[in-house]
Amino acid sequence: QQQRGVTIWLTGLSGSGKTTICENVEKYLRIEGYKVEVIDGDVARQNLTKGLGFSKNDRDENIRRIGFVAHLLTRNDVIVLVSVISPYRAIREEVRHLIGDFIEVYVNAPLLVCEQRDVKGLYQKARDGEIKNFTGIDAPYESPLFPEVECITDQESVTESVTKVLNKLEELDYF
Ligand code: GGZ
Repeated sequence: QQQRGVTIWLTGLSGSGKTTICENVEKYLRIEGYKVEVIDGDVARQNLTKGLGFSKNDRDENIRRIGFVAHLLTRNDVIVLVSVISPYRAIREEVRHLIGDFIEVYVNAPLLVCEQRDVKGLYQKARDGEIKNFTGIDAPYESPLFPEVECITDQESVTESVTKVLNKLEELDYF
């Protein structure tokens, strides 16, 4: 049976665990022989969406461009893993409709936990006012209302989160 394309869209705060879940789902799908691409916001911002900042307009533009590339890949039967904060509900809905084959994964960890992890020291900088418009500090995060999958990363293991994503793929017949 031929592989069907789908975009798995991971949304959540900085430090919530999007990249970790993404890397592990990717690894698993590759072992199984699937064609997979990963688009990480942090990486896209160095090329595809270089020059964009963190105002609402710039974030929406970031998501629109990434969503467009995900759309092209998805219609060519690739499994696309997108890992971006994507804090605004409306633009997430826009890309969902563009792509069609779309699984929204809410990577949910309390702000307090993300802040304690502070892998890159960005929350501290945001608290100190060195970074403006930081999601969760002085910029909003609109959580998904009906995500296909929710991973509560301060309560479950990486393996549990990854399993949830893979189970949903299976349930929807992509895998
Ligand atoms: C949020 C910021 C900011 C601000 C820099 N707000 O966790 P990271 O570090 O490695 O990934 C984050 C990344 C956010 O890019 P996205 O493309 O995912 O954002 S969005 O979907 O909202 O367009 C974070 C870092 O960039 N970063 N400044 N002000 N995250």
